[in-house]
Amino acid sequence: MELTHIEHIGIAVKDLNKAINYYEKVLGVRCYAIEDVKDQKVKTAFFKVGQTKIELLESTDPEGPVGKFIEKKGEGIHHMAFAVSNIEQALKEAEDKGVRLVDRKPRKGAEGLDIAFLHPKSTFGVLTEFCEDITGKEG
Ligand code: CMX
Repeated sequence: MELTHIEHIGIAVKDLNKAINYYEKVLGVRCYAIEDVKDQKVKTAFFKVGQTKIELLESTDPEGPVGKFIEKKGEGIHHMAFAVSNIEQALKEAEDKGVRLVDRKPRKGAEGLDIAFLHPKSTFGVLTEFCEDITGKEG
């Protein structure tokens, strides 16, 4: 597989507005998008730091993945996302090498990217996401 860069780091927060305020007022980065990802039961806010994004995640449902994470571990780094050049191939390769997949097939994530997760129990405790920007590749 080919990892091209760290696409984003996902950070679980209890209060999106308070966290946005910290990133903007203290770290001086601008929130350029807020998106409800209903499927994942989260509201997200995005910032860019160079080529890498920070994705803040506020849960919209205590039973959703971020709701459960905050309940167990509190606020903090929730996942790391790598941009890959071919997500289907990256998933197959990871599975062939014994990694437990959360998603066997890519699905649509925030910002229209194709995404898929690897299980943190197989990846040394870090929930890992693959992302592929298929804009311009379809058809
Ligand atoms: N990082 C590290 N460990 C995690 C974790 C995370 N983000 N989320 C769960 N775990 C651990 C738990 O601590 C728990 O470990 P122990 O058994 O040692 O206590 C174990 O994994 C199982 O956790 P759980 O609370 O029972 O949760 P589930 O098994 O129901 O779900 C997971 C875990 C990873 C499969 C689920 O969170 C998932 O499908 N995640 C992918 C989707 C997602 O996270 N979406 C939100 C972001 C969406 C976006 O970026 O747009």
